[in-house]
Amino acid sequence: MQTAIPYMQFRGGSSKGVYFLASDLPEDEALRNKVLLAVMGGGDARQIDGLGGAHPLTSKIGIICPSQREGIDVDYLFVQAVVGEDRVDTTPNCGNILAGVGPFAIESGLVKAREGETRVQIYMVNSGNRCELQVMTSQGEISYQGNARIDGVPGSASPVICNYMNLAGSACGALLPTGNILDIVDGISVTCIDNGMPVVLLRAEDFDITGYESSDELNANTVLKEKLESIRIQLGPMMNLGEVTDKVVPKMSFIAAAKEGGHICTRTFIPHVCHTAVGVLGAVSVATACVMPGSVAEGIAVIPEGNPKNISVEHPSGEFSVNLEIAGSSESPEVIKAGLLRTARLISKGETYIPSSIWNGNK
Ligand code: NQM
Repeated sequence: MQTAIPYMQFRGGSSKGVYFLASDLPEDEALRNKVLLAVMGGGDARQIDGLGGAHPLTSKIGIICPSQREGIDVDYLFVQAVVGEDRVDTTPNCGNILAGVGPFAIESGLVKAREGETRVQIYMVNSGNRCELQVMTSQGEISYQGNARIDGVPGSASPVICNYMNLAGSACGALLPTGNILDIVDGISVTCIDNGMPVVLLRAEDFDITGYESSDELNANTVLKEKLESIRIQLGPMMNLGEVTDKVVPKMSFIAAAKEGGHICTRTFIPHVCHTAVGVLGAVSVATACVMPGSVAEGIAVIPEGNPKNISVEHPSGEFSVNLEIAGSSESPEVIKAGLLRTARLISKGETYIPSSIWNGNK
């Protein structure tokens, strides 16, 4: 009466997801999405009947297959199961879930572990971008334990080093999708940018908030959320994302001056709930806006000298450092590589079950 599907569950960075081999899921996309929703717990906001964690950061899925592309080991499709709604969104990437893709590829035998460190080349199907992961391995196995710490995750673990190449225009087709470094919507100046993730930067002071509030406090501010959603809906088509009412992009990132020794401080709505930290590619897009002359971050962000630039993005539970390698001039910078640190851990593996009335297992 139930269909068993092989899966693994990883914490990837500061998110948690369910990972599948593409060959274990239906080929038909509509059926695949129904199956994924059933795995996570359907449209129920508590996801009580599935593996989802009832929060956008724990309602994530990675689908992986061996790659046919030159120099690439695996293709990775990210799927966001929208909490409380019967739908998924595959528009954006997720850099946190990506940190678990290397370990998943090694655990599933798609990539052979080397002595010391294994490099996994990943093609991001959502956007057509590339990322190289360095995963610590020893005696044919992944070394999950280690001393690397990332904010938003308790304890320490072995590092997963992520190097993203040429992310500009990942979902919107251009780094500055509206064609402008500044736009004005509802009387508010914003910078729309896509360097791996479509993000709208807004100055916290323009909304009568400090930008240092807790995510719980911002989540309780319904007036603020309404203003934000009005701006987001108007910007969707301007950012080449079309109608975004049902999409999880663009993310909306309030910025304020850093106050813990970093370079910029953020509070990011993803897009209806305030992130307890910040998304990986969300942070890359914010950091990129900081180095672009004329953005809303000018005068707020402190930009370190030199190249690459290590930009520390403060967030509600600490900070996220993004190492940007920049080409071009300071008037017209081009970020060609973004390096960052994550950790990941295998939490469970086995079979997850869904009612066979949804899928009987035939591909
Ligand atoms: O921006 C949350 C997360 C993310 C996405 C979100 C992410 C990224 O923290 O690459 O990692 O913005 O929905 O996992």
